[in-house]
Amino acid sequence: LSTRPTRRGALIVVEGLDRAGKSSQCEMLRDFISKRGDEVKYIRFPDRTTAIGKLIDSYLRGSSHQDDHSIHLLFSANRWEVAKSIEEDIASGTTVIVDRYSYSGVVYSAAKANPTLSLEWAWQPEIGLPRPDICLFLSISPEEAAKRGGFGAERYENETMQSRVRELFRTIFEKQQDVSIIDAGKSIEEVAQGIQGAVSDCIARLDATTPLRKLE
Ligand code: NYM
Ligand code: MG
Repeated sequence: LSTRPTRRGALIVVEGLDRAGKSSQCEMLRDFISKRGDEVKYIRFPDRTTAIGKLIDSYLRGSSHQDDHSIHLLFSANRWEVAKSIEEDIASGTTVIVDRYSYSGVVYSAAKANPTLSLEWAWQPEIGLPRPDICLFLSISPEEAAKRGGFGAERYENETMQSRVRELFRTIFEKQQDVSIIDAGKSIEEVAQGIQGAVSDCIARLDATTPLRKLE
């Protein structure tokens, strides 16, 4: 009987370097949104469970080799394969939290300093994907990251790559709208509070008539 449209969900992206605390913060954010009474899903990229995701996983673990451009496009394809389902969830009122997205996609690839793989080149396959309503960048200093223990064994988890990635994140987020930079060097609770404040403001601004946009 009711013709009142369901308020759509929000698309929330959490980005940052390895060891910035993204996964723990995403879990806390999921619980926070759920306690508000909203439907919520938490997904992550790469999604290593799909056929494309398995190729990515084997590359990251160092069990296989891929051309830089080729692996870049696989990471992007791994987002495209769930783009539709993200849009459907959002339309039906579910908020979707995404641990890493196109921003990780472009900075990690461009950090390889391959002469034919620029940030601009890397962004092209992302155009048309659902555009986040807010991107939370968990910013952490190299010193603080070092305190959180050594690097893992995966590809990209070394000092050279991480410092290039840090610079490139800074470059792209200077120009990007709807980015909230969070000091991830603070305590877990303080970081969570900062995230919750930014997300609550973002959700308060959304209404049923604000469509989900696309990356351009
Ligand atoms: N990564 C992640 C990329 O290089 N491109 C992408 O598009 C995405 C989503 O994968 N070091 C890199 C960043 C990480 C690595 O991610 C694995 P995680 O969140 O550590 O599982
Ligand atoms: Mg990692």
